[in-house]
Amino acid sequence: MSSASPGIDPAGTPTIAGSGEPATGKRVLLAKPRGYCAGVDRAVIAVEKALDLYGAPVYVRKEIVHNRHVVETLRERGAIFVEETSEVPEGALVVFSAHGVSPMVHAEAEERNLRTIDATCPLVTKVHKEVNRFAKDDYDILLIGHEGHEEVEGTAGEAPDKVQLVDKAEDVGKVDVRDPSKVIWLSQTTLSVDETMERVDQLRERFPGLADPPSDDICYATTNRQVAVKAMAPECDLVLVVGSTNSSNSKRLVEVALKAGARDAHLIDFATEVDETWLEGVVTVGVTSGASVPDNLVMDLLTWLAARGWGQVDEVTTANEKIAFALPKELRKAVKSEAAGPSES
Ligand code: 0O3
Ligand code: SF4
Repeated sequence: MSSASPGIDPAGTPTIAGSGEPATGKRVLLAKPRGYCAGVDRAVIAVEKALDLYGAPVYVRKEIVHNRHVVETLRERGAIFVEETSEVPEGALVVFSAHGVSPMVHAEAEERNLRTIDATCPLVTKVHKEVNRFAKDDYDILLIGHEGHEEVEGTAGEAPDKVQLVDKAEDVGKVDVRDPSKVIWLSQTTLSVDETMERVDQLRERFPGLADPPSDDICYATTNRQVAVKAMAPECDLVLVVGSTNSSNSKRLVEVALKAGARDAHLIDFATEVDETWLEGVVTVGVTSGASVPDNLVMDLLTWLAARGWGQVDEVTTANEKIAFALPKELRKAVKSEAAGPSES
């Protein structure tokens, strides 16, 4: 873990360089990495590009990512969020969210002649492909994930008769496999790493021949954000996680912070949701954000904290992320021809 010694400029804006605060001992530890991952960045840009290229309305099946601010901002620009493809008018354009969709949803869209842009994160698609591969080899697939979560519905939908969901510890005993030597576990991408490994150990007690996924399903971004919050949590009286209540990975950061020794931790969408009583007796505040959270919301929180005496900000860096994904293929061509300008004909 490394840390910089940032601060706040005289205008009260949090900065990563500078200092000059009175010695109250009050400080903020700011996790890095935090916020947007490559899959979220790509999905949000996909909706923005679709709006630029084709104009409003652009339909989006489910929330493009689980963040209130992102969804509201895109809604203001002309995106229409629907729960199901059946709500999209015949022939219209629909974007599938970063969490992925089952083949049934693709088929429904085709039936309704919808134009589609698939913003499923490539790392979610990777898990879909694993399900297909192991289903084809006739494995029973134990999918560790949260019941009712969109990603799990999409992933399980690749092979519904071969996949069984394992959410809570009590689900382990309910699993029924045909051949204990042909069983594999896979997972949702945004789970707690430690809790997932607990679940795997419980499953392996029942099925010693349980196979591991070919590569980690919990993605780099989920893992890195948990490592960063773990590094700072033992020093924090309070950890504030910016993220929405339906964001799995953001909620996990609160749990991970508490387990790693933070005295208190809360999930907030906006700085204005901080309850000032949380700050009573607090010296060190940890700040981080989920993978679907734009960093301006974190900056707003730092400004809010600075106004209350927490102007010193030390960034706690546990990894430097450089991953970026290409736009969904449906947009790549359109963006290229837009960049080339109008053709002369
Ligand atoms: O899956 P989760 O509820 O954490 O979703 P978010 O908050 O939109 O974050 C992005 C994660 C994702 C699209 C699937 O991995
Ligand atoms: Fe992709 Fe991971 Fe981000 Fe989900 S959290 S969108 S799997 S990079």
